[in-house]
Amino acid sequence: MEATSPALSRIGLAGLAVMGQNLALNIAEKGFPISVYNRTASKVDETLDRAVAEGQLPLSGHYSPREFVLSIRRPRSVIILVKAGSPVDQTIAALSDHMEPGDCIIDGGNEWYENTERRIRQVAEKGLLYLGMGVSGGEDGARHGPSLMPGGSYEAYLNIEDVVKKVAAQVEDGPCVTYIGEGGSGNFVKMVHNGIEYGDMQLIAEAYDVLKTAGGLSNAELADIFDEWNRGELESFLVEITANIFKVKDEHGNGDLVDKILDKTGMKGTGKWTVQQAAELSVAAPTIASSLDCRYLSGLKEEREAAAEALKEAGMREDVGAVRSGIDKKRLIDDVRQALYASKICSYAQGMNLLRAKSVEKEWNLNLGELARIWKGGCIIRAVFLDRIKRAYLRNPNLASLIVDPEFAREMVQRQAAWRRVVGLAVSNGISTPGMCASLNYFDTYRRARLPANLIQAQRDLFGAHTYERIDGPGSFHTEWTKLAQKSNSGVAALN
Ligand code: NBP
Repeated sequence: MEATSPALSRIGLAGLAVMGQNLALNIAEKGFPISVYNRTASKVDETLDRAVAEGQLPLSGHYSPREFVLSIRRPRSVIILVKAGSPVDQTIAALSDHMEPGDCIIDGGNEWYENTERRIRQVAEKGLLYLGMGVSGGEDGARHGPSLMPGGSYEAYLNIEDVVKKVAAQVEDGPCVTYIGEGGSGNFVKMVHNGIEYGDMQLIAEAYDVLKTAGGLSNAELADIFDEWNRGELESFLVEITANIFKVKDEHGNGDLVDKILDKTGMKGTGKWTVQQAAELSVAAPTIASSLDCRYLSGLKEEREAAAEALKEAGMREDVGAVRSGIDKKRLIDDVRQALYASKICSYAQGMNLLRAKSVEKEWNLNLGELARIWKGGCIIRAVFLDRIKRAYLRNPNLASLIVDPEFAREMVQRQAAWRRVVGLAVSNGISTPGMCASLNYFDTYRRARLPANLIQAQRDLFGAHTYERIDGPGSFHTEWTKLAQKSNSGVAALN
């Protein structure tokens, strides 16, 4: 049952669902003989058939963990691509019995980073090395060049460096892979990548909503606009695929497919983890959080329909027609493009600051510019814009926020009038734009030298004696606010 000669393979891969099958074929196509294994045998046969059909690729199929492990050259590197959680533990248990000290397990799934850290310790007892490697790019990326985020044992990374550098997507400044750092850093970086992806998708959906609802644009017009945007500063995979989505007709009826899709967003958990981690680390990530909230609200389809009805009965009117009649479409399109770009900068600033906070906590020494570079190709958030992020961190590795990088700062200032017009139009017409609003509020909160937090401190001190600091000198102060206020009240009363 082998597609090519049975000499020992350079690497192994266990778990042949969508991602595993495609990554295995990619590795084989780059000239690295690979052994594959899957719990259910039929997927091994499927992969072997594809290896033959896709060019007699050097891939050998195995039906038992032992036979699989022994078919790999030492020190063995075995990639696992099974469902995250206990399937990974079960696969490790099945394989590690046959592995020897110095061999390495590489989990390529969307795993919670602490599970990776636990497994690093667990397999170390047998002398095995471990990597948690984020893989992004979906099916197509896995087959033709993903973005890879390996973290864990550096020695293990060196064992597979030649393979991953060839298998990853290639951009002008190198392959989209780098050693991320120790422990579960590879999984953590992939998790934040997914959180940023949530934000990007939400912001694009809001741009669509404003253009469609307030601007009255048709799907054909939207396709043209997204195509045009994809030739400028917004050039990215998500903008490109969005243009294509607007072009697809419904095969089962009249009209466009996008209009027939139920407005309920699914999710698998990495966005939630990102928001939880942001809260744990006291990092504000409102754009990413609002995109998660929107997914939750989208799930309440029946409740939303009932709410629409209840509020209509209570007198709610939607005057979208009136908005449209007074709108300058050309200007709206240009404003939305600028609002989308500026909102995106804020969202990435949040994701990058979350990564930095975790890096400090865990001493991972993450290189934020290098992370932006390996996201330039292969992955779902790939975009021309990431090169600018890379350069911002090259200019200043200790940049407090992307917002204060001189180039991004200038761009945001240039775009803020359009950004405010779009958010203002949406708010006044009841078109929800939680991502754009969150980004704009993040920007306005971060850039203001003085916030109303003084009042909150006073309230906290009044009801809880939490003390406060003063702007005109050091120290910690407490005031008897109620007593003083009463005194001043009686003073006022006496004056009257
Ligand atoms: P799935 O997440 O759908 O997992 C299916 C695979 O897990 C099959 O090979 C299945 O074997 C195996 N498996 C299960 Br389920 N339970 C098992 C167990 N107890 N022991 C051994 N094997 C078990 O596959 P996927 O969509 O290819 O994703 C793989 C990983 O990559 C996941 O962590 C996913 O989150 C991540 N990821 C996916 C994408 C994507 O676009 N799909 C993108 C990026 C990352 P069986 O055939 O015997 O049932």
